[in-house]
Amino acid sequence: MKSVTEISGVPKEDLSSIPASAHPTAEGPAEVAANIKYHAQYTPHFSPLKFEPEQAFYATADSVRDSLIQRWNETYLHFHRENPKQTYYLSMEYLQGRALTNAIGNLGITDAYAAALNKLGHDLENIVEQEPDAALGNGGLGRLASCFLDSMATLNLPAWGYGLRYRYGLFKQSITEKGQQESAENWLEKFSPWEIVRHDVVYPVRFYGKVEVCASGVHKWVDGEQLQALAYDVPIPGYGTNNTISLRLWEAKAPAEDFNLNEFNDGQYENAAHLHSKAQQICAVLYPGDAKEEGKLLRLKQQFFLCSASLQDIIARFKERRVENEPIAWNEFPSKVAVQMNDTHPTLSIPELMRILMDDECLGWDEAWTVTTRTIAYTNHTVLPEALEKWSVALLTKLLPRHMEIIAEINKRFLEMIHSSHPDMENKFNNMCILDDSNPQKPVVRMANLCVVSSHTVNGVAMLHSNILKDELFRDYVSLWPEKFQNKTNGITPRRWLRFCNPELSAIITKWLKTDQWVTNLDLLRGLRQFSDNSELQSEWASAKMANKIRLAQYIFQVTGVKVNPNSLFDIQIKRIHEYKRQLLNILGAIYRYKRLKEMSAEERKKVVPRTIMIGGKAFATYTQAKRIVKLVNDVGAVVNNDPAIGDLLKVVFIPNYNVSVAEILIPGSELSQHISTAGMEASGTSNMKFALNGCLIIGTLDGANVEIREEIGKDNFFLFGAEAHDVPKLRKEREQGLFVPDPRFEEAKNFVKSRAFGDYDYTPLLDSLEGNSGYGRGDYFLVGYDFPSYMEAQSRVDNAYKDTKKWMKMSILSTAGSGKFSSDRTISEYAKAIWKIQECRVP
Ligand code: 26V
Repeated sequence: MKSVTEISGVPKEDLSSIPASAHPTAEGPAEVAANIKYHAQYTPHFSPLKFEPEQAFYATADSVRDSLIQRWNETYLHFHRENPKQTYYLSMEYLQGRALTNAIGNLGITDAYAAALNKLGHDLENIVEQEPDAALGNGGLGRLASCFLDSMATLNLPAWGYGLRYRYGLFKQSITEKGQQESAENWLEKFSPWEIVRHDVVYPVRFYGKVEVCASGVHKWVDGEQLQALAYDVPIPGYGTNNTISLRLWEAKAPAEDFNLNEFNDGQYENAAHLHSKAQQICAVLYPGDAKEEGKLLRLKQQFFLCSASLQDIIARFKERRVENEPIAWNEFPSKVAVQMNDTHPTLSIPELMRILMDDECLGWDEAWTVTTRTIAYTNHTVLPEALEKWSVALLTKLLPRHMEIIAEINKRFLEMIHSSHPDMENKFNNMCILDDSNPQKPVVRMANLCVVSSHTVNGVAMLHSNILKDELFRDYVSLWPEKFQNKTNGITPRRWLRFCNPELSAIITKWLKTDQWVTNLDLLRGLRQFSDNSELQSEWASAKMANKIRLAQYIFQVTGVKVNPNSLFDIQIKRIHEYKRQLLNILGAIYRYKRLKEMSAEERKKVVPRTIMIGGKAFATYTQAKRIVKLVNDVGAVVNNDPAIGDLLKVVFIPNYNVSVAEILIPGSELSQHISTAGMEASGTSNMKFALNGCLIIGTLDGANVEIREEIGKDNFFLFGAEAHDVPKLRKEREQGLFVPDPRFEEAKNFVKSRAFGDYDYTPLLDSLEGNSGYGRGDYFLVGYDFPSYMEAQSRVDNAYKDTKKWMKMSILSTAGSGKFSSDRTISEYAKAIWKIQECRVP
């Protein structure tokens, strides 16, 4: 048999001297190379004859995994021995992206791996790109969860993440003549080298069935169907520490006994494996379509599956860590366990914990309620009414009869409490109750209300958003429990979002600050302020930006075939496509710019700042209006980018299949980024923080975290426009009264689309949403027309500022210098202190 040393394309002489031997804790290049070669030969994923980039990636990842596993085991043991209070972060989404760069970077072994791969005839940069993104999320909420895990590990906190192991993530986006097309995102096509299947960690999860009341009065949930939750652990290394925590992802399985061999042999294949196919549905995709009842049922099953498996696991660990033979002290549970619900998706943790405590552990209601409410906390991530989950009582009763009983009891006791202690608030009860039976045909459970009533702490994700929660959405609860509500402004991990994605800029920062401590203490970036006028720093800063712009231009050419000029202003908006985020405002602005350019004389055009506008993001598959926006951006690009009269003065590019690794290329190469939501509607935003950290200037509204970013980096360094959150209701009312007079430039941009300047596609329904005074999908609910003139004026300020390179560089440096607050290390420290009450538990 040929050995790995004889493979094609790699010089044999170099390889034959490297032994294929296991070195699971290798740190030097020679041992690392031997360990990679060992995995290429003895971890049989591929033919050992092949060692092309793809195989080299998997062998490299297997080698890194060795280092991770050792630290991960030590961390578990250390937590087990120390038995500190531990946080469990429950989330339906994680957007981990690629893991290789992050893992070797956090472990401090990047140079060794780069050198080792060189010895093996490969290039680290190229190997890294072989890895598919782990895309188990939809947007900011999922990426936040992943940034939080990085910070928890880095801060040595005893904390874990729990989620679901979706076979396919959200979807893969491609762009055709028809617009966005979705297909299955096959991230597990080969396999994931980062997960450890835990055949020893399996829990039963029940659905359907009925409730029996025993003679003792204890309720028991019986019958129905039982699936199994199997754990897959993904080790999460901290930066510059041995602590390596777990992201535990559950997969649904059917018990082997449910495979009916007789039916199978009789040719009834589908019947024989009935439960197997049901189990597969649970972890098939994130957010399955829920237009039909089947889809709603499946989403509810997913949520319960996460909650039930995670709580069983948490309780098992609590029991395991108590002193041997001592009775279980349930009142101590909240001093050992903190559960954080990432939005309302894991709300069923509340009735599930109550059920386990009462029905399995025989606690009384009051005792169980005290334990539950002292354990669980809730983060709200949106105020959009359509995203505030409501589940029908009928569906809950069918799928989770015992949980529905418990929810009804929580509601009843809450009502009684108001009645007896706060009779003045009875008129508020319609707003506050958990069960909403205003439509008696279809009563629903409001999950956010259940969360607020049952959690010890409720937090928003930026100051403005937390204030909106307190003043509007949860106002009535605030008068009951003022101390329950907190703000925790979001953050991002500086490791992935600066240190690793932008090595050029990182090196400059380290050089000028004379330390690399900023990677774990981001406030140190403030030290750059004193050099913001320094022309040497400015020129280094400009070269780093240019290098990143060139790399981005190459990427754009590769994925879209459009050639963009790296000397043009790179202007980016990347996020989920949603009407409130107003990609439509951006593209109408681009359309207006294009029309003006066409009307200019050659002389006038010489004064124009060339601009490349990039827009990327996924539209949810059933969100038709968002898909029309994607189509419009692409149609505008097709015309503008091929107009010889315009040349480099304007390019409009839609970046397909936006994900974490695409963001890692786009953000370092950005100069202007757009965060232009209707004020009051974006809870926080986190890409705004990533851009500012990388020296990109922001054009934005006073919304979400923009408000705090602008305060930190200075008002002069932020291109502000638009209505403020407190103006929005009044502006909508004025519109309803027919008082709104649109700006002629706005009319011109819309009419240009109507004239079919961008093809024959019928944009009437999209443009109609901007017309009329009110009504569903009409009346410009998101105030695109109102904000258009001030948006265009802010864009002129951008162009003027860009003409003055020194001024722009200074603003760029000050953006980075002012980003210290937005480290997720700061956010997580605040959660640890004020909500979870947990302390560092560092592995020696
Ligand atoms: C959206 C969707 C759309 C697809 C169908 C299913 C579904 C379910 C929930 C949601 C809303 C999720 C809430 C969310 O992602 N919020 C974002 O959270 C970020 C982190 O806190 C924050 O920065 C963003 O402003 C906020 O929109």
